[in-house]
Amino acid sequence: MSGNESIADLLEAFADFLDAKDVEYKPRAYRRAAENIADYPGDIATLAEDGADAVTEIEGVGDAIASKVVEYVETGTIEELDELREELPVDMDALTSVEGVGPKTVGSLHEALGIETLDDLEAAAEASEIQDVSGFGAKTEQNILAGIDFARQAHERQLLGEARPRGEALKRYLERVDAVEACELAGSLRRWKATIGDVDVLVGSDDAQTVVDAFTDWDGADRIIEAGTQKASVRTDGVRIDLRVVAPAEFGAALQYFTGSKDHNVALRNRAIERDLKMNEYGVFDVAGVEDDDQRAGDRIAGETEPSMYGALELPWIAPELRENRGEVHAAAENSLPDLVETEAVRGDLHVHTNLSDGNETIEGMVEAAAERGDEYVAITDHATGPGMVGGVGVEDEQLREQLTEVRALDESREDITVFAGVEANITTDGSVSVADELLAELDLVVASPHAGLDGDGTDRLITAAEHPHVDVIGHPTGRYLNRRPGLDLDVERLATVAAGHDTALEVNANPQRLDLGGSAVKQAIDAGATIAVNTDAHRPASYEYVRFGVHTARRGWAEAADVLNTWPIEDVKSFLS
Ligand code: DGT
Ligand code: CA
Ligand code: CA
Ligand code: ZN
Repeated sequence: MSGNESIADLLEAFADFLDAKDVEYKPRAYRRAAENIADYPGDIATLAEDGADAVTEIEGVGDAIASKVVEYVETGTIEELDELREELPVDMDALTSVEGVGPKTVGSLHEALGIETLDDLEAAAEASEIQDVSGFGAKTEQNILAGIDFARQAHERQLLGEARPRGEALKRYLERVDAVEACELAGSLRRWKATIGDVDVLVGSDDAQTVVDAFTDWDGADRIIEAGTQKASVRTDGVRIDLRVVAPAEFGAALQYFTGSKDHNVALRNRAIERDLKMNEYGVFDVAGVEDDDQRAGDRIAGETEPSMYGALELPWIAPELRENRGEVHAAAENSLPDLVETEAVRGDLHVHTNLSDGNETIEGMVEAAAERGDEYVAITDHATGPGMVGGVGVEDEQLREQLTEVRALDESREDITVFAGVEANITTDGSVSVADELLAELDLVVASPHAGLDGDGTDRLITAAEHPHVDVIGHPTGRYLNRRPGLDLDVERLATVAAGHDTALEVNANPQRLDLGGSAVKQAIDAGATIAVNTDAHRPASYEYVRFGVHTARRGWAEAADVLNTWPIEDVKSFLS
């Protein structure tokens, strides 16, 4: 974790404890400061050496917070936070990992029932004690129980959006070690799965011991779990990282093997057997007439590179995202693998928020940041208020009209990027859309998303929305939050068929907390003829970076550029929208 992120996390924790104590306003200021510190390009610790005044140069950081940052950098703790934690000795992270339980709830439940841990919370819910606390009811109690189950199940897996940057940092570090000849991330991380059990990293080297030593010396490693001569494991921020070092001549074979998935490898191994070949983590071997059952016995016909492994089985190389045994081996054999969409093919984002709703940047700021990325178009889609929205972040129709005028003027003034005026409307439980039709008709683009009532089957509800003449994109269709709530059940094929018929795109929301639709749903949607939109749902400029997580999720669903609306030239996008 970078220094800035540690400080941001600490300020977030501060805000949580203040919220739990029901302090007004202050928590918001701490959260805002935390966000800006996390986004700050320089090193805050260095800045803090010049004193609190220097730190207040960061937007949203006032004197009080700045002096806490300096205190942390100088002493390693913040005394006031320690005191808050002593006053309220709760496992805040574990408790708030339960969907529907925020810091305020933690505060109330601690006061009423003395709940400190997840186990306490579960016991209280099972004993029906929570429903008697003022402000809670039987329904909330049921939700808490369901949320605990889900949080427990999900607990061990880390989000791709957290694991991937860490894996990439490790890869950059290892590539600077002289003894390292080749280095790749493997496992589910290389397949861009939405959640990661552990991080697998593979190195090709003739000097394994040096590589293992460099790995265990890595600054990012919190704790060494084990270290041998060819492999080692460390733990960092709750995730395990497994390193394996192999001889360069076997690097491709090991990479293929440790990328998985297990099911994909089984399918390949069977194909090898059909050809009197043996495939394993050391290579592909011709074993005709070979009795020896040593793993490396026989003539090695492939192993140094990954394409050679597939080539030995008379297959083209298969992209890691496809390796889930969902027909990719068959498609490869038929030479009909998809030509997968690339992140660079995305021309613009069609789902972006500003500070008119819950974003933290102006329209101009979001548009400027999109233009700086080289995007050709961007759609401003702030939350509409009205039925189906949780929390008070939505904008009224009148504000939206004003924004529409503003967006039109901005679009007029910019030569370099086209700005679409849009909205993110809510899909209510009956499938209606929360903004007046006349207003929707004036907008260029309407994203409609489910935000409440996110359990049970959502197919009919989303179909009604997809049929709406003004709806262009169904945003984060299931409403899932990875590790927190599973979201709506969907018959994707049925929804996608209707969506295809009405020129409504289905979103792959690229926010790493969501990745919604997920890979296998994307495949079903594309097979049914639907168009996909890969959007970041950015609430600040830095979040445009999420696009790659969305694109790779779409690739897991076999998406080609032609399947993805926002890779299309602007004229084609306009005709899809109209
Ligand atoms: P994860 O870590 O749960 O997100 O998923 P993976 O796919 O990264 O799984 P992991 O870390 O247990 O193992 C990495 C890869 O190594 C896996 O995708 C395939 C391969 N592998 C591991 N154990 C076995 C095994 O017993 N049989 C086969 N065929 N492959 C294995
Ligand atoms: Ca793994
Ligand atoms: Ca592993
Ligand atoms: Zn949104």
